[in-house]
Amino acid sequence: MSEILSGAHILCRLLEEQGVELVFGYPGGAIMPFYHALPETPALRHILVRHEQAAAHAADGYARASGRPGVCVATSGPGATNLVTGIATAQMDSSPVVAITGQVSRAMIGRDAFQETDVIGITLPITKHSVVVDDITELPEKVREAFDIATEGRPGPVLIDVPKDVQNQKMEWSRPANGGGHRIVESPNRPIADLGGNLTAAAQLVASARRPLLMVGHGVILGNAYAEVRTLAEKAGIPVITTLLGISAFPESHPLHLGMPGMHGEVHVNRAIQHADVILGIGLRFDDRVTGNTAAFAPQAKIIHVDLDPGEIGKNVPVAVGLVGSAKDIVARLTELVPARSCESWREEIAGFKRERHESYRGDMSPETILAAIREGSGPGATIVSDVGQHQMWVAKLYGYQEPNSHISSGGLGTMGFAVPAAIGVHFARPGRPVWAISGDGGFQMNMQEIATMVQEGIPVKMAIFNNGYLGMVRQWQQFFHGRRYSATPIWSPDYVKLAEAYGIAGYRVEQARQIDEAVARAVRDPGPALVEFLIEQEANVFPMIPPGGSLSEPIESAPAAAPVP
Ligand SMILES: Cc1ncc(C[n+]2csc(CCOP(=O)(O)OP(=O)(O)O)c2C)c(N)n1
Repeated sequence: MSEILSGAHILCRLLEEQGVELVFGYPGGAIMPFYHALPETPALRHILVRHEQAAAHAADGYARASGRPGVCVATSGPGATNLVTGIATAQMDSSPVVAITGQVSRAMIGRDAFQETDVIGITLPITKHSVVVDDITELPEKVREAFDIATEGRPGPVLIDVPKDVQNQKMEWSRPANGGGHRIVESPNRPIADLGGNLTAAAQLVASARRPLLMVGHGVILGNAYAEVRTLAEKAGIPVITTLLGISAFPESHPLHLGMPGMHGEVHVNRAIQHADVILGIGLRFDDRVTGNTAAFAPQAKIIHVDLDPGEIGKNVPVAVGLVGSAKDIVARLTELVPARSCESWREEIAGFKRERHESYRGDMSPETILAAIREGSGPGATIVSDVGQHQMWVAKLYGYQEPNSHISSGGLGTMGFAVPAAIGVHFARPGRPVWAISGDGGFQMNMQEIATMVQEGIPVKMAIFNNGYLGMVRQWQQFFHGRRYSATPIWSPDYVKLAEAYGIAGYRVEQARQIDEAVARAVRDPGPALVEFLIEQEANVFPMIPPGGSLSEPIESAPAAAPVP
């Protein structure tokens, strides 16, 4: 049966066809036809955010937690530009976000029309693909293609710009015979039959290694390769390192798990890298926060790199063997080829590299104590979404993730303000399961307006604020590298308990360790959103630290005496 529908109606039908159930957005002039059509598609739930940046982060959080594309919508001009940080965040972390923007009508384009912005030009470098729909007849193909591109291979954001008059154009529409083109690409497969030689070479390197390491990144989570990686690690006895975005790809209680590498990685992890003779990197990009100075990175190691994206192989570090394809398939095939062993003496050597934790806090409100309380209080099944800064490093290192994909953070772009809106998206991907957004007092104030979204839409995200009165991570750099000149890093906060009260949600301030458990328990018990502010040591630092551009072999393990201002 066919009917005559507007472009806006067809767009809604196409979203439905793609299996979209949720759209995060904010209306405005150039997207009004879409909003007019929306109520006629009851399968599409719309979540009204308070800032378009939050719509993009929420779509991203949903995508990361569900493995399905997350959708955000904004009007032209300021609505579209407000999406930009969220789109760039998704691009850097390979998250399948589909952003739909209204555009001024075609006849007005190029005339500085009201709220006209060249959003395609702006987002081309930060999307996997951006496209204008020039005519209603192009709509089905371009929307379907957008979802395919966002999800296939290495995922990433796609932007679809739809001029207002195209939304108002009409054409005949009939539901596709197969009920729609929705497909979820769970394990994107490139043909790997031609890997033969490389696979054998990789297996031989692993088999002959005396000090092998597995470095696991986001690709293992995106490619759902947890079981395969674990089987390989256990069969070959190889210790496992998880990058910031690889955290929760491997259970942290597992005896083979070492920890996080890089700038704030544990000393024994970085020393293991510097002593390794073979590193098998799976689904990571060896970014500079992981490698430090690449010239001094893993000087003894031959690197085998498994990645879905051929552009990653050899991009940041020289690679002995590159294997392009899905982590799931490649790791499974590699496991068949490597002999079983335990690497006992190498593991003992690494254990000898271990140091006592360096973090020392004045008072007993240590991040470790707070995070243990959140872990115990939330029980299994919780997802922790962190913001960016010192607390992000503590949340990464001290929580103890056991379940796949239970840690979500902005790694590549390092976007402050990510946690609160991304946690909203995570909630919709995992309804009924606890979701915490953990932020610093700086990042929280970047998107705290989204509490209103939680209240209006009944979203029971729990928010923790690690309040140190500073933009802590920048203050730490000023302390270490800028002669303690705390320029623009002390930051005032409102009374967060009163803020919670103003929004009508539960709010707690925790000043002493004995209050932690009770506040967390109350927040978890509360059926709605809840906020807990933890007043932590103001000048606590994240240790160890590799100075920017430094070698992994030279960690800073205590605050330096005041250095001269550079
Ligand atoms: C949008 C954005 N602006 C600036 C920065 C630079 N930056 C990185 S960490 C940081 C401080 C974060 O402070 P806070 O949110 O209080 O967290 P803390 O480090 O104290 O845990 C800043 C300003 C950033 N990462 N993102």
